[in-house]
Amino acid sequence: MPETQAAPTKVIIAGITKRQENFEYTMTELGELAKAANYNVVGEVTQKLDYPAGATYFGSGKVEELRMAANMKEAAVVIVNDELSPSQLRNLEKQMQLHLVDRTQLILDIFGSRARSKQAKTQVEIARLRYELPRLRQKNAGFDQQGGGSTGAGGALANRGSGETQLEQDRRVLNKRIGHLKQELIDESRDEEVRAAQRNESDIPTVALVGYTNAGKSTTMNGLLQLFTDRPDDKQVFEKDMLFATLDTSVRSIELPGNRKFLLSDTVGFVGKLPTKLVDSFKATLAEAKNADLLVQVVDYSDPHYPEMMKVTEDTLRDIGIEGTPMIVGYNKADRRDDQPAFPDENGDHLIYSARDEKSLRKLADMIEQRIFADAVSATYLIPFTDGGAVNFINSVAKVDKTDYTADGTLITATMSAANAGRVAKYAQD
Ligand SMILES: Nc1nc2c(ncn2[C@@H]2O[C@H](COP(=O)(O)OP(=O)(O)OP(=O)(O)O)[C@@H](O)[C@H]2O)c(=O)[nH]1
Ligand SMILES: [Mg+2]
Repeated sequence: MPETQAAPTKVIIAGITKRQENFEYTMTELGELAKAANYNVVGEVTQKLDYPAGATYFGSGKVEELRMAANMKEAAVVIVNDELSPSQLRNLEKQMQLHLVDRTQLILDIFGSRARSKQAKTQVEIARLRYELPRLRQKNAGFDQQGGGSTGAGGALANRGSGETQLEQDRRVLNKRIGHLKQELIDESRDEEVRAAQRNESDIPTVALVGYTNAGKSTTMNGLLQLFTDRPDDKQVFEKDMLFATLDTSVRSIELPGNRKFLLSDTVGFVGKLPTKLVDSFKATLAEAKNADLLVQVVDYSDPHYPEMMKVTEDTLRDIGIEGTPMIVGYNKADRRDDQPAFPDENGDHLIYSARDEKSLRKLADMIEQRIFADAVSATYLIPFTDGGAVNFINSVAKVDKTDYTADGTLITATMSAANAGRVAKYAQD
């Protein structure tokens, strides 16, 4: 979506409910998503139905009501709160003489407009093509152009008279393109995996920020960078009050006092009814979260719907196959809550905080430190003067509490990861 545009297209948002509790919220969110795709929401139509009507999704009376509402409000597009089947989409468009966009398409559009890196673009395109594949019909004009009009037609004619229809041909082209993009992604993600593995080998613990879109993950990352790195301004990630500001994973190194280094990654946010095809193709981006030693779930505590958002986050994590990773739950934006809770406020694995508050960020860093360095070993080492390398090693990886120079060598009391402690274990004093 271009930032500046003529008047945004007017749309009606529509949905059906089986009386589920969070229906109203999913409709509000649909409106937000529509705004994020630069639509102007001018009306809302809902229907209570136990099951969507097979052919038209809405009941027939509703379809007419929708058509009239759209006419009256001069809306050219109807956005539906679910993914529609190809035939529902077609039937509805025909009956209403309006353009229809379902929730999946809407989210794909937003992702498409936000994707910057090659990887993100490829991932969105795969998801989009997979969405379009079963919906291919008369929409094949685009493929003729892509395949280069005349050659495409020639190809069809030369098709051994097998009687392959234009539609079959289009599907084949699309499938081929999907296969090609997937291979591209695999090649890239292999590099990504190698990099992630290298990071793990260097024995630096990894922490991933996860959570609903717009919860404040990137702001939390930037806040920690500001406090715990050199030249933090060069390392800032993009944060903004909009849905899906982040589509690429960024990994940064955070250095807590005492050589306590860890890698922090900022990832794509989640949303309700995130299309499975999209989740599927974003697996590479989410690899960082999957490999993390610790997750920090960032929650927008100022949003009354935060419990639903947490549920969506947890469901999505499970979908990606992330289960059992230790987690800190950070209830962010406490500064924006009407009941003005005290913060930072730590309670077990929970922290009420604000990403804009230094004390909060220090508290969060403390909590992270306690968890990822839980296996740290404290000991005193006597290192002979002949092994200066060991002294340097300890100084570079450990939190050094005390150093004394004795006649027998350097006496150092230090805390470091069990793995690092193992390397200098021969000098440990009992
Ligand atoms: N008042 C207040 N605003 C915050 C706080 N944390 C984040 N924000 C604002 O919330 C908005 C979203 O923040 P981001 O950090 O971009 O959110 P995100 O979780 O990275 O979102 P996506 O990348 O879209 O998934 C921005 O406008 C931030 O300035 C906070 O503690 N207090
Ligand atoms: Mg972000």
